[in-house]
This record gives sequence, C-alpha cells and structure tokens, in this order.
Amino acid sequence: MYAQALDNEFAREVRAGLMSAGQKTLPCRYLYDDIGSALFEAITCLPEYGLTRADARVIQAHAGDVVRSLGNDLVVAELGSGTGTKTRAILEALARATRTRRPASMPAYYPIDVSAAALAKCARELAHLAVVHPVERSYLEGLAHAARHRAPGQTLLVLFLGSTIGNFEPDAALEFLSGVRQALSRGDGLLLGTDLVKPAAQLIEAYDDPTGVNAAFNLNLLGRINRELDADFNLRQFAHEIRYDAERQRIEMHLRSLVNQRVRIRKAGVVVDFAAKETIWTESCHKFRAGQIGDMARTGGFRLDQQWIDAEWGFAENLLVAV
Ligand code: AVI
Repeated sequence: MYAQALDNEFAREVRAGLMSAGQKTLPCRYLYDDIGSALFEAITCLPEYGLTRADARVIQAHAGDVVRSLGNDLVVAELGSGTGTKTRAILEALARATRTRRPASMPAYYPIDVSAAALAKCARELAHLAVVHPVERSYLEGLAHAARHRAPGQTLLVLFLGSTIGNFEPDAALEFLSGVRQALSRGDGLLLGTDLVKPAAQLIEAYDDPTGVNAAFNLNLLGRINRELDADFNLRQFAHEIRYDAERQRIEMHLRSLVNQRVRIRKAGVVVDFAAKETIWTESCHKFRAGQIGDMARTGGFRLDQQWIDAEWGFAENLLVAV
C-alpha cells in the first residue's frame, strides 16, 4: 500500500507538507477540485471580495486598447482560463478588429486549464466569437502548445488574469514570468492581473467573509484529502484563519487545529499529529504596489507597456510586452 501511495503526486505532496518538522503546509493548487472550484466561483460573487469584479471592469474598459497595442492579428492564449468568462471582452474587441480586415475569419483562442469540464463550457460559450482550441495541460505546457500552433507573423497575447500570480511565492512568480517569456517571441504580449495592497481590514474581510464561503473553500481541502486519500480529518475540529503580513504584502490562509488530534491518511501512508492551535498553511495571496510591476516585468524579460487601475477596489491590469 505504501509504494502505491507514493505513486500518487497528491499523496506525496500531502505527506511532505504535513510531515515537515516546522510549519505544516499544503499546496494551494489542491484547493480546486470540483467542490473547491464551485466554492471559488461563489467567493468571486461575495460583496467583500471585489477582486474578480475589478478585474472584469478593467478588462471591459480596456479590451480595445489591449488589441490596438499589439496589432490586430492576434492569437489569444489564457492561463487558467476556467470557463473564459472574463475573456469575452477581449475576444469581442479582437473579433471587431479582425472583421474589418478579414470579414470571414475569427480569431483563435487557446484556453489552458486542468479542468476538462470548465474547458468544455468555455468552448461552447465562446464559439461564436473565436475558434476555440481547449488545452487541458499545465500552464507552461499549454502555452508552448499554443505558441507552436500560431501562424507565421501572428502575435500571441497571453492572459493571466485574476491575480493568480499572487498565489506564487515571489521568487516562483519571477521564475514563472521567465518561463512564460521563454515560450514567447519578441513583441508578444502578456496581460497580467494583479491585486493591489489595500487596508488590512478590507483584505481580511475579503478572505474571511461573514458568510463563511472562504472558510468552506479552505476546509474543503481537508475534505478532499478524506475523499481521495482515505483520510479521517474531522473538519469540525479545524478552523479557517486569515492573517495579513503587511511587510510581505500577503494574506496567509491557514487551518487551525482546535484540539490535540491524530489523523490517518491511509493512501499517503501517514499518521499526523496536530497540537491544539497548530496550523496548516494552505495558501498565500500576495498583493502588489502598482510601481512594483515594471520591475517584475523587466526581471522576467518583458517591459511594462501599459497599466490600467481600477480605483474602486485597487486592482491593476498590466500589459507586458516581450523584449
Ligand atoms: C485564485 N486566487 C487569485 C484567489 C486569491 O484571491 O488569491 C484564491 C482565493 N483564496 C481565497 N479566496 C480566494
């Protein structure tokens, strides 16, 4: 059973994160099974969580500027597209620009996601605006695929929206930007959404909403381990906890053990002891200052071409161009 357990990447990472000598951790990408993805959708509707609405507002207002900046012979690829809801405005602007040049043709769109269900919905809903090529792969593999398939002379516009870059550790974010750059050619674009630093109380309310949706999203990670790795976490004995580290500009999401307890995770081959008050660190959400993005862009091999800010929530959409 033990060897079989370690064949499974999820089991291996859960084991490593919960058996480490210091702070227990779990990788945030495992928050998104079917239940977690549905809960995240619900988070984006919460009045306290303005991030997604701000992202959509800026894209809606500036989709035409993005298309004009990069020339209108564009192929669009989106990292972590989900169902592609926010991309509609970009594809509409591009379809308008394309129609004036070649009335019969539609732009190509490569949504990249690990969820087959989300990709299928995306392909159905955007088929009238673009030729949709769903890519069920990791971000960088999917991007390499899209880059290989563009026609000569076409410019690639990569979308990385919703401030997902904030869920990377700062070094990993820079490494990721360099990885994106390597898949691109000079002159290609990256539209990068970044949530901005705001008052701690506002951030805490966004990630610890009174309805408890963020809490359910966080606790579902333990539920997922129970379901997929045959574990016996008692979810009622853990509490959602949000902290803000102002110096590091990040929200930290934890699960706090309410009692001394022992948990068996059979398919990871481990028994984990939790002391009362001990936490599992499940996610970091880094926030940015508008002035930091240009430096990040340069380090990753881009220049910051334009930046649009939503003043209502504090969110920047950044158009980076590969140099
Ligand atoms: C997906 N990501 C940008 C969200 C965020 O705000 O960092 C994930 C999230 N975690 C808790 N609530 C939302």
